[in-house]
Amino acid sequence: MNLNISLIGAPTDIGAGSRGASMGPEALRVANIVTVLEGLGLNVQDRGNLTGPHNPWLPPVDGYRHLQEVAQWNQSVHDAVYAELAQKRLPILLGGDHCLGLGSISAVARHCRATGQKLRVLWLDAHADFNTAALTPSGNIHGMPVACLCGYGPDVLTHIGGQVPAIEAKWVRQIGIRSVDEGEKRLVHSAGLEVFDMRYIDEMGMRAAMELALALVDANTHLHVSFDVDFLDPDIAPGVGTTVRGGPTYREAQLCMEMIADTGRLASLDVMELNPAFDVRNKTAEVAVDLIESLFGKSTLMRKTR
Ligand code: HAR
Ligand code: MN
Ligand code: MN
Ligand code: MN
Repeated sequence: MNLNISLIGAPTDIGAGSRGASMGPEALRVANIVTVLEGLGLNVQDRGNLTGPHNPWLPPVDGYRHLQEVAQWNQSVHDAVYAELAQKRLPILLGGDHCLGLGSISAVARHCRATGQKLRVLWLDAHADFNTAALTPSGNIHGMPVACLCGYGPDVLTHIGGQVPAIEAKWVRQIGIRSVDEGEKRLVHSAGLEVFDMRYIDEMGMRAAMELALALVDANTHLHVSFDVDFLDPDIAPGVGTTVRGGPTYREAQLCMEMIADTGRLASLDVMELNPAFDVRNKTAEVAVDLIESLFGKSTLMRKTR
């Protein structure tokens, strides 16, 4: 794995349905993300925070809230993430709401085109984030980034990164999903997204889900993880704007992260939707940092073989 890590803060809640994810980057720093990663032997550079338009908190226009502001934030995320990848570093985007997954993953896809790597995106989330202006119940663009990446969305979002669509649906694996709107569900199916929802994880286990989600990841694969903190069960992660009961336990989430670490192919990461306004004594940030530690190779294994 790449040992040179760059942290990029994106302090905004421009795409969310509640305010507060703008405080996410600082909460992750307060939870010691830098020293925890350094403790694993990684070289960590904190690039500080990006800047962008403030949140005007307006109702939707033509199905979107804050479309121009969302586009502006995503363009700066795209540029920052692409610059780190071009310098052969591993970017960690500290969100910020999940609309910014668009800027981050479009940059990763562009990097993969330039280097001839295959891309696999693991989308860890309670939500599919596959809405469009016609389907969204809220107009909140954090419910739309995967659709935009796959080409379903307004030009100002789908064109970030220079190729439309930025990614193919078949490069994506969604894990932990348990809240999808009706029209959104139909689009997920017609686009052909592979979803390991909570029912699958309940019945088959996290191990089986991750084995399939990581199948065919090879030495030429760039593995991107987009970690929406609301992936986690609210019992362990109340500090998000949109909690959904029935998510992975601490140990299930840790296994998920450990199995990703075992591939050795992790090459970029988003940590999104942490909302300190809903948190209790920064505990959700601490859980997120614990899990990131597992993702970067802290192992709980005592035996070398299973
Ligand atoms: N599906 C709902 C909507 O579009 C809720 C989306 C919530 N999304 C996030 N990120 N919190 O996953 O409004
Ligand atoms: Mn999300
Ligand atoms: Mn979510
Ligand atoms: Mn790479």
